[in-house]
Amino acid sequence: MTYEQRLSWLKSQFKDLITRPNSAIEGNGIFERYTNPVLTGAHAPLEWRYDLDPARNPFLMERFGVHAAFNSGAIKWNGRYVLVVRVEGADRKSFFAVAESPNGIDNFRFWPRPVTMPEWGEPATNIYDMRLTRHEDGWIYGLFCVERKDHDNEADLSAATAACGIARTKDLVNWERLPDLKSASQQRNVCLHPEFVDGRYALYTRPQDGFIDAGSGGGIGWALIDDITNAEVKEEKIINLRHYHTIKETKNGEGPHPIRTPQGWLHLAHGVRGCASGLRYVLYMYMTALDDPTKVIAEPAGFFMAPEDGEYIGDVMNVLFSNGWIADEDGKVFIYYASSDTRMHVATSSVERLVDYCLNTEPDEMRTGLTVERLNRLIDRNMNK
Ligand code: BGC
Ligand code: BMA
Repeated sequence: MTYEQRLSWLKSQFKDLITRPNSAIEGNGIFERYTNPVLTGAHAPLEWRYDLDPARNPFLMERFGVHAAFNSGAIKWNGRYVLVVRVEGADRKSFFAVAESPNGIDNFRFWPRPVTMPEWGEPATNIYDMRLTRHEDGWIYGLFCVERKDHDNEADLSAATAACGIARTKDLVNWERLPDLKSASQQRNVCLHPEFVDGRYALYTRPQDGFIDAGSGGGIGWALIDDITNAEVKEEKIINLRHYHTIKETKNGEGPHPIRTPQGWLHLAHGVRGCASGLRYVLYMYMTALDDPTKVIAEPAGFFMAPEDGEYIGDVMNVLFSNGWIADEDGKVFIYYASSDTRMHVATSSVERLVDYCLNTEPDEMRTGLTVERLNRLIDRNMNK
């Protein structure tokens, strides 16, 4: 192909991809999946990937590989469905970029430039997995993982540290970087609660022993913060525990901030277990009390969503991860989840359905005999139908 032929081929492929309509697939009644992912590396604008000057790039070859678009924060913004996406280059560095859609299910487009996140402290090697919170203080906060080389362990090239980066914005373009969260342990998966609690900021945390190992960390924590511009975890209480032989035996972490409902706070989280093929990441839900967000009032047994079909395949296999959802005023919920650290998908449900799922799906009673009893109770009720 000539340069001109390649350019028009690239443009038409790109247009087909970003305007591709999506449709819901009927499923288990709790949520609907969709036929296509909403974002992939190939959704990155051509201007990001190619040098479009025929003199400098006569073969019109890619000059900047965009490998993946995943683990996105989400927010309704000026009537549009907006994601702050973890975009990963071929160089394994991830950065944030904003993409928006008019309807939340297709036609997602990236804004012209990625986010330039100001540095704080030692410049990060990598940043990822932003949780967005429109806080009642008037700011939009983005909390994300900041990864740096572990200098106490220089010889081990994979030794790293994870801390929670904090930034805030009014327009999703200009970000004010605040000091990283001070915490006795490493932190990934920290998320800001949208309301003040006793006049203080509240964080969902995930204390961990090392970079990968949640170890004795126990589970999802809760910490009250006096000053968000100098945030420090002084006391941390574990509110959602891990358990032996469950979907969250190895690790768990809060997803996006919970949704306020009349029946309680609705939470979406991820759970991890180890198996012969590595770590398996699934999504699960739980609810906490409105008058005490540290008190779990419901937690359905097992996973809410696990990888299916093509979702298993990708850079890090067997992973579903979510750090973004949007609840519309009419109660419709758009759950943005990534598969296998590669691409973004949407699933839709409603606040009413998700609350029903949480309150009326029985909990895990931690052993097989009780699972069979639970199944028999359901079969008994269906016998006379
Ligand atoms: C990766 C993350 C991953 C973490 C722990 C990081 O280097 O970028 O995606 O969650 O390691 O495995
Ligand atoms: C984690 C997360 C995600 C990622 C997952 C699987 O620890 O923080 O960034 O999706 O690992 O690689």
